[in-house]
Amino acid sequence: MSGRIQEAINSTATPLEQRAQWQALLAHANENGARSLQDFFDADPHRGSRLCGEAAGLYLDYSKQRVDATTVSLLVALADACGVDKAIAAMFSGARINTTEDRPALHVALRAPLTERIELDGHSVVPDVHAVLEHMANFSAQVRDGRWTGFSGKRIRNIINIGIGGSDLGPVMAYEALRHYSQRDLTLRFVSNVDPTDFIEATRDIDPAETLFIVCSKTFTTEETLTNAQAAREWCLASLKDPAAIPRHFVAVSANPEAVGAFGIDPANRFGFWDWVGGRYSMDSAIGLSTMIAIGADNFRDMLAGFRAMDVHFRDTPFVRNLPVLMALIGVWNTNFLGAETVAVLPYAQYLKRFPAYLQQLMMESNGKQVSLEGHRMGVQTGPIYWGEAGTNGQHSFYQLLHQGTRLVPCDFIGFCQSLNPLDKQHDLLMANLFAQGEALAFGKGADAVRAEGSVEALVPHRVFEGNRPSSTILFDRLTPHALGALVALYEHSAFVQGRIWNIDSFDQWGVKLGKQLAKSAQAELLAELPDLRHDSSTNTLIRHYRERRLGEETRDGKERR
Ligand code: G6Q
Repeated sequence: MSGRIQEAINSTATPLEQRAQWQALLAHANENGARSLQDFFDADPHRGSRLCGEAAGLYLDYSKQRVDATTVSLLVALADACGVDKAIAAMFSGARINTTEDRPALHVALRAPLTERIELDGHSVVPDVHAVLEHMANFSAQVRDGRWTGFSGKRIRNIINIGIGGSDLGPVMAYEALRHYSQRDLTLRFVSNVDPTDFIEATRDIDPAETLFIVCSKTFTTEETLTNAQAAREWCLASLKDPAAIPRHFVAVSANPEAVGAFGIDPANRFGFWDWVGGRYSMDSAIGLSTMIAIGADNFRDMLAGFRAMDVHFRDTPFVRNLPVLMALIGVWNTNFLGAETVAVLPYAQYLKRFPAYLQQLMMESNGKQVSLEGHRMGVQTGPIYWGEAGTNGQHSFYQLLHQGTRLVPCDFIGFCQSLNPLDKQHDLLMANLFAQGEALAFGKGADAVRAEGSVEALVPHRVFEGNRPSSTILFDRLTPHALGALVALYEHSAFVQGRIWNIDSFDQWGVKLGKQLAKSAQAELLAELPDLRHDSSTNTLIRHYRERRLGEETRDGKERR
């Protein structure tokens, strides 16, 4: 473990809840707890234009959060005490900030310009990143313009990304988000689930001769991905008949060249990345090959420029104006001092329909940790649950709970001032909904207003909206690749700052590793006829139930399968 990180760990060895800055925030929450958003706005008529900021083309309004200037300065004092500034410098310098895996978390190097020097064990990594980008650009151009053909000489029409977790959620989110910029004569699909239905449905109406598989797996050992890749191999061979076809129809994105070669993929068509890129932080690495094929290298570079613009803002801006830091601190305030357990992510953009799922992994895998860096049980809550749905669909579903439920659910609204698909005044209607929802959550509707609408008295309590429900609003001019990069980097850095404050490792994922191990042994038991199962009685009974029925009813009676 590097000396700097050890120093950072030591400097935060006092449990968080015993720190003076934490205690000061607790006292402030007790004193200020009764102040509502209405009170905050009444006290400062310019609050809406004061509690906001702009960076990398992103406008953030946090005036509808239950914070005032004192709250922000106490939160910034906490960030200072927790060494957030040192941690940011450590991340950008390539220090091994992922302490439990003894690795850097250097996703910022993926979008650094060639002029930037980031060294790892004496080796500058930025030229390596740019070499892979060139490789990707070259290959993508060949697929896009038809120079890369399938084994039979047919043009590639379908691209199927096989991967899971970080090797799927980023690529599928980015493809959906940037579909407007995609080459429309290419069909992109994403297979992740080991449920065979995923693969079967993705391939049922396409021709293997026109299909390219991108097998995305950092480790190239992930069971789901290898199983689906094997199914894809067999599907191709059943039609193309010749193993020599495989290198024309399969490429890989992986940090494991040996396993890629063993699968039969030409080493020249392996797009590399490194163990210092975490899966959930990898959509802008070669894992984004499908994105680049869809939108082209120039648009991909524009996305990287958006990431970079937010990186630079994050690295260089004082905390009181630093958008990822402010987002993170407000999240800590809501989670630890207002008792919120979740965050609803509500993009008012159909193209961002997969963004909540993407954020779920980014935020929950990063900060869903129960012990501190030193291995001590946390005395405070860590990462909240992220969830959400594109607006306005959510309004006709779970917004009821947001407005009138008993829980406090802070919301992140995301919108764009210009539509990529203008249709009469429909975009204005969409955005009117976004603004109205934030306003209604904050200010509600009191009993007098309900009565003034002529409500019968018995229904008044049912029709009252208490308000005082916090939200942030993120606006961009347009959903461009640059905007998407800036948006993702905002949340990446926000997760990191929160992790530093909670003093946890935001870059490991031991919980995911457990699942990978368990599935292996469980599968062997399902297929074996061994009578002695050594699980708990519930798991044993479930496995027996499954074994009895897995081949269908008639097989159980010794007859042929239907
Ligand atoms: C992400 C996680 C996890 C990972 C998948 C796929 O941060 O590590 O979601 O991305 O398990 O792993 P491979 O890319 O190695 O197949």
